[in-house]
Amino acid sequence: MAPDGALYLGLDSSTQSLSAVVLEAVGGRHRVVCELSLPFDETLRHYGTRHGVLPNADPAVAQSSPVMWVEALDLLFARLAEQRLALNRLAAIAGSAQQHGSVYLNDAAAIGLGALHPGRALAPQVVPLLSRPIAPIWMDSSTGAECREIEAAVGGADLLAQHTGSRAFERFTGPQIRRFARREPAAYAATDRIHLVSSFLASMLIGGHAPVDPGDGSGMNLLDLATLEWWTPAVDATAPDLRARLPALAPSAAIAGRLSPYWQTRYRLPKAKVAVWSGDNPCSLIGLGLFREGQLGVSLGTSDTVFGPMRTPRVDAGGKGHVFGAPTGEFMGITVFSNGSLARERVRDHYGLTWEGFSRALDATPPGNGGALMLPWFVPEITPVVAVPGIRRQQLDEGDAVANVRAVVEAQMTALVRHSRWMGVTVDVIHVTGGAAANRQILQVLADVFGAQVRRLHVGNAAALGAALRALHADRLDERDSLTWDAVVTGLEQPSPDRIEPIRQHHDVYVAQRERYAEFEQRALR
Ligand code: ADP
Ligand code: XUL
Repeated sequence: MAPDGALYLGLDSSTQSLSAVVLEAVGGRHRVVCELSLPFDETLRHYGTRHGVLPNADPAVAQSSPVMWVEALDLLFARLAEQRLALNRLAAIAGSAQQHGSVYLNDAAAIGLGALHPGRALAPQVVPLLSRPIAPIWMDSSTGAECREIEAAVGGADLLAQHTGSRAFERFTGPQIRRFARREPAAYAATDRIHLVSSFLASMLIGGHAPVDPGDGSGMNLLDLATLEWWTPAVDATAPDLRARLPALAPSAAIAGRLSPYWQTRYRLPKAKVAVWSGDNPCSLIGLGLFREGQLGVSLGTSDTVFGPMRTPRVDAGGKGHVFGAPTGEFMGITVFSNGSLARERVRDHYGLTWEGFSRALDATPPGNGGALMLPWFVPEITPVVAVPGIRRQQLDEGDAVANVRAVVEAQMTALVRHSRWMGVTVDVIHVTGGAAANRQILQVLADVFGAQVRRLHVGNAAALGAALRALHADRLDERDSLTWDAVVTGLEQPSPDRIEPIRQHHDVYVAQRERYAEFEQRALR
C-alpha cells in the first residue's frame, strides 16, 4: 500500500500539448489532486508550431522541435511548483509521449544530461546536445521508399510484421532513421543516441540516457515482440551501425532512475523515482482502466485511435493494424487514423462554425445522412494508406454545411469499426478519451455506429492519468509491495463516468450503410 500522502506525477507530451496529472495516495486508494496542461502553440509561440507541428512546404513532412518539448517540461515543473501540492512527498513520476517521433543526440549528451545547471533554463542547455535540431513525428508520411526497402531487406512485410508487430509504416521510427541516415550522413555520423520522445524526456528527468519500453519500442519496426530485444535483421536493414545508437530496453514497470539534481535544486523536489516512459496509446490503455483482453478504447485526439489489450501478440494479416507492448507486460492491438481531430477542425472551420455549431449540425441531421458519404482525407491517411490527400464526396453537396459535418464524423466512426475488426473484439462498452471526447454529439455517433455504450471519464487526459497510475504501480513494485493492475485501476477514486447509450434504430441504419461505405473507400483507393 502506498504511504498516505504520497504523490505520483504522470506527464503526457502529446502532439499539441504537455499535460500533467497528480495522484495522491490515501488509505490504500488514490485520487487526482491536480491537472495541468500547456498547449505548445499558445504557450511557446516563439517556436512557430501549428497544432504542435513546424510549418513545412512538403505536406508529407511533419516535424516538431525537441527543444520546445524540453522548454515545456521546464515550464510545467515551474507551474507545478506554484500549485498547493506537498511536492516534498513526490514518490514517483512516469510519462507518456506521442509515439514514433525520434530525437537525435550527440556524444556530449551522455555527460551533458547529468551536468545541467539548475540556475539556468533547460532549453538552451539541451541545444548543444542535439545532432539534429528537429524531430520527425508520427504525422510524417515521407518515408514510403524506406519502408519498402526495409521490408524487402528483412524478407518481406509479413515477416517484419510477425517479428515487430507491424509491417513498415511511414511514421515508424526505423523508416524515419533510414531516411535521415541517407539524406544527412554527416549528422547521422554525429549521432550517438536516437531516442523516442518518451525516452528523450525521461532522459531529461534522470540526467542520463533512459531506456525505451516495449510499448513505445514497438512503434519503431525494430523490436522483436517475442524476445523484447532489438531484432537484428531489421536493425541491419535500417541504417549503418544503428545498434550502437539505440537506447537500452527495459520493462514499462521498471524504474529508469531518480530525478536529477537539476530538478531537485531548481524546483526544490525530492529525489523521486522516475519510471520508464511509454507511448501515449499504451498509457491511455491504463488511464482508461483497460488491462483485460476483450476491452476496447477509442482516443479522439489529434489522431483517432482504437485499441484494446491482447494477451499474446496476434498481428493483423491485412497489414493495417499494429501490435504494441502494453504497460502490463502483455500486448495491445491498435489501429491509427491521421485524419482525426484536425479533419473535424477543417470541416468546422470551412463552414465557419464553433464546436457548439458543429454539435448543433449533428443534432440537426439524421443518422445515415440521407445516404451522403465523405472520405475525409484532408492529410495523408494512415488507415487505409492514402499518400496523396483529397476529400471525396458521394451524394453530398459541398455547400451543405450541416451534412458535411455529419459526413466527416460518420466516416471517421465507420472507419474505426471497419478497420478494427482484425482485433476480433466485439464489445458493448467503449472507453473514450481525447480532446473530441468533450463533444457529446460526436460520442453519440460513436455509440450508434458501434452499437455500444460509450463511457467517458472525468479526467480528460487518459494518457497523463495512465502515466500517473504507472508511476504508482512502478513505485510499489520497486518497494516489493506490488499492486495488481486491477488494484491500480479500481483503487482510483473518481466520479462514475458519463455514459452515452447507443440508439438501436440508428445502429441499424449504420449497419445497413457499412457496405456502401466500404465500396466507396475501395473505389477511391483504386
Ligand atoms: P493530443 O493529445 O493529440 O495533443 P487532444 O487529445 O488534446 O490532442 O485533442 C485536441 C483536439 O481536441 C483539438 O485539436 C480539437 O480539435 C479537439 N477538441 C477540443 N474540444 C472539442 C470539442 N468540443 N468538440 C470536438 N473536438 C474538440
Ligand atoms: C500511434 C500514433 C498516434 C500518436 C499520437 O501509432 O501514431 O496515435 O501516438 O500521439
